[in-house]
This record gives sequence, structure tokens and C-alpha cells, in this order.
Amino acid sequence: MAKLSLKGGRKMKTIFSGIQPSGMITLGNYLGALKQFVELQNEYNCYFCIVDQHAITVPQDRLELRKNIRSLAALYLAVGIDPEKATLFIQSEVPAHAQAGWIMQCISYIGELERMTQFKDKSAGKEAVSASLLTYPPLMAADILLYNADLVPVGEDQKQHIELTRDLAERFNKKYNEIFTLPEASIPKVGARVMSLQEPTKKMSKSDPNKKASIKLLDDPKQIEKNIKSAVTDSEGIVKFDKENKPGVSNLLSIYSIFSGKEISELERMYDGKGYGEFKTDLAEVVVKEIQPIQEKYFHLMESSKLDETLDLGAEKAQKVANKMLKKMENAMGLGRKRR
Ligand code: ATP
Ligand code: LTN
Repeated sequence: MAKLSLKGGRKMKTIFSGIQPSGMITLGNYLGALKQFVELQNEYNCYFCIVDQHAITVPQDRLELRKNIRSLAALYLAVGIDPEKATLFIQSEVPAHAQAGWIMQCISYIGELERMTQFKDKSAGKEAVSASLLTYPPLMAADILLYNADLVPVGEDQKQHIELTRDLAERFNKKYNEIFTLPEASIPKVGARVMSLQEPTKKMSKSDPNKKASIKLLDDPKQIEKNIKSAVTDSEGIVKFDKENKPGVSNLLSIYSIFSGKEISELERMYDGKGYGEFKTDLAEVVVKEIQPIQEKYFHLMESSKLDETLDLGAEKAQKVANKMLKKMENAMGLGRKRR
């Protein structure tokens, strides 16, 4: 079915975003990225990608990776991504990404790639650092630019990569031909940086080996309750938002605020004089209440044929758009023979 990209006579703006199948989705990924996607799909022409080629910038187990790809696809659908509205696909099934990624590498400078915080964090203290960890951002730029995306919904940690994408797009436009739209990051006001439950000054990450540090979207209610109860707080016993001095409690308050729809100040009032025990029990309850129906849908989807059908169709739709832009890029640079 052709996608109608007109809304009220105006051309609908385009969104692109991706998540790595590098482990089970955490509450951080859900609040920083996935939850926004569901709201945005009604207003924008959306492309949501399972970026498996980004995941292999660090070693992955072959069978685990395959499992994580399917699982992430099912989660996209389970949280409410509607394949009638948005295009959902796997990066490695659309070869234009790697091809355009190479072109973007050719216009990137090593210096600017070495300045990326994610590269510094992921390579710190490692003896063998893959070249792809450094060239990760040009591939990400290719992902976004292939679809002429106007907006890229991501968590705070990806802002620097979007800024680099804009620089690369501008550089290409000036040097070769004005073909790229300059994208903007869309970062949620609350939940853009959910912190680790064990080290609340570090972001919650799906590849953190410490099981108690995160809440995974498929954790069972008991596990969720256990992890929230053992979340690091402080000895003050006052439920108050103070990121500097009370990072643990502030993190839990932010999570609670998004799940309950209540302002942080309202939550502070509710738990005035009550200590952390009750606060944590109630928080676990609101988290479980929202996540449980997602889990039910997830298990159902994993058993149905809808998942593969959606991904097949998604790859087909994405290929059409991406191949067109790739040709434009190659023509602009003089690669191969001129084609239309
Ligand atoms: P990894 O641990 O493998 O690096 P990750 O958990 O950081 O993975 P990504 O796949 O890199 O997750 O990110 C997917 C999306 O989730 C991105 O938009 C990212 O900004 C967002 N995100 C990741 N972690 C958090 C977090 N702690 N809080 C809010 N958003 C987050
Ligand atoms: N780098 C991102 C994942 C990612 C992405 C993208 C996000 C790859 N390509 C394009 C938005 C748009 C991450 O690590 N979270």
C-alpha cells in the first residue's frame, strides 16, 4: 500500500530513529525513545529501524543477536508502533545504509569522530577497539539522511551524533549538491536520561552486565519490584528532587512522574514524611501496570506470523526510498556511471 504522506494538504514531515538489538530493551530505551515513537507516528511519516549493523561495532554472539533482532521488532509493535502508519525494518536488510555509510565516512574527519563521547566511553580502557566504533556516527548519519528525516527522536546521549549528522549533511550539500535535509534531534523533556539504578550518575544501559542496574521491559513483576526496592538512594529518607545531591531519588522521581503522569512536585508532596519504602513500592506498581500489557502483546507477537510479514514489507518500503537517495549521493560525487 502506498504511504500517504500528506496531512491536511501539507507534506508530512519525516522521522527516522533506530535502536540497537544489543540486548533487552530497558526502561531507559522505553522512556527516552520508544514511548515517543508511538505518539509521533500519528503526525509524521516515520521510519523505525533495528540497527543491527550498529550493534556489531562491539562483539555480539550470533544466536543472541538473531534473537535480539526479532525480540526488538516484537517490542516495537507491542508498545504500539502500527505498521500501517510507520515503516519498521532491519538495517542490514536495506543495503543502501552500509553503502551510504561508506560515503559519509569519506567526508568525515578522524578528529571529529574521536571527539564523540560515545566513542570515548566505549573505547576507554579497551585494548582492541574496532575501527567501526570510531566510524559508527557516519553510518548513523547515513541512516538518517537516506530518508531526508526532519526529526530524530532520541535520548539525550545521542544529541552529539545528531549534531555531527547535521555537520556532515551541510558539508556534503556545500561540496557536492544540495540533496540532504538537515535533521533535528527531538529529546523528551523528562526521561531523556534515565540513570542506572545502582550507579545513578551513569546512564541506564541495556548492555550493562549488572542485572540490578536496570529494568528490562520483559522483566517479570517480581524482578521489577526487586530492582526498584534495591535501587541506590541515600540515607536522608526524604523524597525530594535534587539531581546533584540526591541522584538516586531524583532518577526514581523522574521515572515515577512519566509513568504516573504526575508532576514531580506533586509526588514530592504525596510522599512528604513517608520515607523510601512506600515510595518504591508504589513506583514498582505503576511501572508494572504499564509494562504488563506490553509483555502480553509481545509474547503473542513472537508466536505470530505478523512479525516477519511486517519486517518484509518494511524492508521493501525502506529500500525504495533509500535507494533513490543513494543514487543521488553517488551521482553528486561522480561514483559509477550516471543513473537516474
Ligand atoms: P547499549 O548499552 O548497547 O549502548 P543503549 O541502552 O544505550 O545500548 P541504544 O540502542 O544505544 O541503547 O539506544 C536506543 C535509544 O534509547 C536511543 O534513542 C537512546 O538515546 C535511548 N536511550 C538509551 N539509554 C537511555 C537512557 N538511559 N535514558 C533515556 N534514553 C536512553
Ligand atoms: N546511535 C544510536 C542508534 C542509532 C540511531 C540511528 C538513532 C543508529 N542509527 C539513527 C537515531 C537515528 C544509539 O546508540 N542509540
